[in-house]
Amino acid sequence: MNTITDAKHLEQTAGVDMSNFWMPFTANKQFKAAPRMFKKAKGMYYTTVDDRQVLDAVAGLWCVNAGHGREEIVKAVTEQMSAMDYAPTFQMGHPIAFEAASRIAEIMPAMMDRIFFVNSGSEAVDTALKIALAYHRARGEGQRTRLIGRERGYHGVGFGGISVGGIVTNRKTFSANLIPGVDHMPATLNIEKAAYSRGQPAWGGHLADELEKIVALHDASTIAAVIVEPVSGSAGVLLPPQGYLQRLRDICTKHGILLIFDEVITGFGRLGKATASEFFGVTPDLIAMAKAINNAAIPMGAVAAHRNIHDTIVHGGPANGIELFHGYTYSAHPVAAAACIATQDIYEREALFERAAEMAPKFEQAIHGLKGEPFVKDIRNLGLVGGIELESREGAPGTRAYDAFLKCFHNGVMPRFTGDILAFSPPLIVEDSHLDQIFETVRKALREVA
Ligand code: PXG
Ligand code: PLP
Repeated sequence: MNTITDAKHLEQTAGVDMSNFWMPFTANKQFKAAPRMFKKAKGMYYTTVDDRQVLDAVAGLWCVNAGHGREEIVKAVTEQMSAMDYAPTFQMGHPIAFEAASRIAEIMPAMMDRIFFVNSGSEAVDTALKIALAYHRARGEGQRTRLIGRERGYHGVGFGGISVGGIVTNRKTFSANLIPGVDHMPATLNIEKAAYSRGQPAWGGHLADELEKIVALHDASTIAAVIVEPVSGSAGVLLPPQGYLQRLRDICTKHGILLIFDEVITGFGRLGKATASEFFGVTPDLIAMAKAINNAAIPMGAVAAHRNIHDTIVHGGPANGIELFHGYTYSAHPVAAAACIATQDIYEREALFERAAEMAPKFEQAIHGLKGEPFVKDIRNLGLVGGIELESREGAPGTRAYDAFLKCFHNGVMPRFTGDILAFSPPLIVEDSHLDQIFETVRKALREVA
């Protein structure tokens, strides 16, 4: 039982016992002593259990791109749940799974139209890595097993994802058990050289050449794939310098290495196009996605594979045997698939990706308006993603952004914070007035934090 029982706390907890739910990626003790609880969500706003409106400046967790409480999704999910709650996709099928795959395929880069469904970004990453290994094996190059990630990369929490990822706290507890044969490129952020860049920094394209050095060290014949987030979100909005992604593509192509884009955050309009691949004009071999695939209504993710990869594995496999020994109980869950189709309908009908592109310059203007506020040391943005990096307190990194986050939350705006970086990725339905509310609330918070 929770020992804190004063009236304010009971109000914040809505009277529930908080001891059983071990919360993910949360400071459990701190949170449970002073909880922040939502009970409803509509459009751009959450409602807290004590009936305050909180503007969602981060689309839930970078995932509710069409805004909250979309009736079309509710209807699709409800109807599907009544018609058929669940059906396996192992050696069985249901039409809605194929339809969802076709809808995703339609908006992927050309030829990247073979879709493998999963239930989260972490699963999408592990699936993409496994497809890369299976592809090389099917081609008779099974010795290509090495995977290359990047420092500060976030690829979810599976053993594959934390191994190729470069988030130290994600890795240190599990260090001895990370998958072997992984190397990392350097991160692309350099505040000294590129502070307050608007959009892609001009400095840093040459960092892609670090991949050549890694290839030279290990020999291309041992390397299966390179995985990067085209724009990294959760590590604090790190942008690809101009030319960087194309150089990675060229180096991978030259050496027969697969390039995986982890688009779990950048997918579905975040940058103003369906994918970051389309936005940057750089086509990888595999794309991992999740989150906004169905507006986060029901857990779902996917991997889009280039047709050549699919065909190599599937057509190269046994005549009547399973070609890829992989899948999840809930792959293409009918209810998640229904939510996916309804979500794609909304994106299309409301032209939300184009809307994100239209709002991006205003977002850029608004976020860069905070330059010069207390403790701000960098501001970064692209599409509808932005980060404000703060000077850390001596000996207490992360606490200043946490305090700023709390002030924002109590003043009716929810950003995300990671280390001393405040991150923003509003639903794509965001209006000018929301941008004003978000960044004026942040301004006030920064003036109040010490
Ligand atoms: N890849 C990327 C690029 C992500 O951003 C994942 C994989 C994992 O997805 P799942 O669905 O397994 O969580 C993510 C998830 C944050 C935050 O702190 C970011 C994510 C998840 C939770 C918190 O901003 N991104
Ligand atoms: N563990 C056990 C004992 C299982 O039987 C299964 C699936 O059948 C799993 C784990 C994997 O679960 P999922 O397919 O939901 O990822």
